[in-house]
Amino acid sequence: MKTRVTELLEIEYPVLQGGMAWVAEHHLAAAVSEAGGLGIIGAGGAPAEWVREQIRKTREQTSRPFGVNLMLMNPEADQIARVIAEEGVRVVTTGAGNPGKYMSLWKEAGVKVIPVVASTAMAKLMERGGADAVVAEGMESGGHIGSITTMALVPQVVDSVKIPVIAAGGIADGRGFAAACMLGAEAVQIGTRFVAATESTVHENYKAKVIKAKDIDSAVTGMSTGHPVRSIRNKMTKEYLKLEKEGVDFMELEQLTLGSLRRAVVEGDVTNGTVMAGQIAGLVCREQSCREIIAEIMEQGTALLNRRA
Ligand code: TUI
Repeated sequence: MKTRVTELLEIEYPVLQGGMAWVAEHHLAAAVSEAGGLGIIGAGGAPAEWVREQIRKTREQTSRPFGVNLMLMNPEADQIARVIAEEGVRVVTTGAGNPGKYMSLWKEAGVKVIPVVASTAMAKLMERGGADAVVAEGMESGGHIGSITTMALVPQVVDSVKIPVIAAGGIADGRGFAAACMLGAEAVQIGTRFVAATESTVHENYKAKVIKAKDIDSAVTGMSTGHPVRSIRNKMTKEYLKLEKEGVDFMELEQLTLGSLRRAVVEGDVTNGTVMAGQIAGLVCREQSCREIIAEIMEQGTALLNRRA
């Protein structure tokens, strides 16, 4: 299936893997790229030299294109932006902010720039700044989220820019893929389903938590601090939401979440850690290879689209 996104990124299938902090390291990114999608290394809150090492390791495992996600709240964002340019990474996606100040650095290095946006205003701003495409990410997504659903956000972003739009948030199978195409998207970005992939190196407890999750097991913390984060309901989210309701101060809430994603992903503490995942976790019910996941999505998705054509 050809779209402007497959052409732009020189990939076989219009499927990008979300650049998930702590989760999306070289094993997962290389596996997704090898399967014909776009694997993405998630820089999250990591140091710049860790990102450089991940880029080099990914390159050892695949000769296909892959990307890096720069989480703009990372204290080393400036250094990581330079590493991306220096290492000749083909594609960068950004999250949780405005990447405007890095745009010329990346464009000069020939890096394709795809900011993640949660509004039409941000999408237009990014287009004016020279972005090659945008990811329109709805609030069904896991992790740091905006306030609009994918169903409402994607067609509005599609109408507000000329560059290609990639839909994200709440998509995990061929039905979601086909629906996103119907809304005008030219590719999808998938996170949660890849968390449970065979090649994903998250702790087995984290995978089990995603696989066991049901539709209503999702919670959003941090709404009051201006940094809403979606994860799977557990002791941590219950305590956080209770404190938030009581109006405890920002610093105390920050203390509670400090390092909590690492605790869940690396240590497997899915009770006191943050198990970031999207609302679609209920649909993810088994571990499969990245190749199987992409093949299944494309087969089901294209069958649905052809039926309606
Ligand atoms: O970035 C994400 N998702 C993330 S980042 C992350 S790491 C983290 N860990 C703990 C607490 C907070 C973050 C986990 N998940 N998605 C992309 C995304 N970007 N969603 C929404 C946005 C966004 C929001 C506001 C993009 C731009 C924006 O603009 C605001 C501005 O600066 O004008």
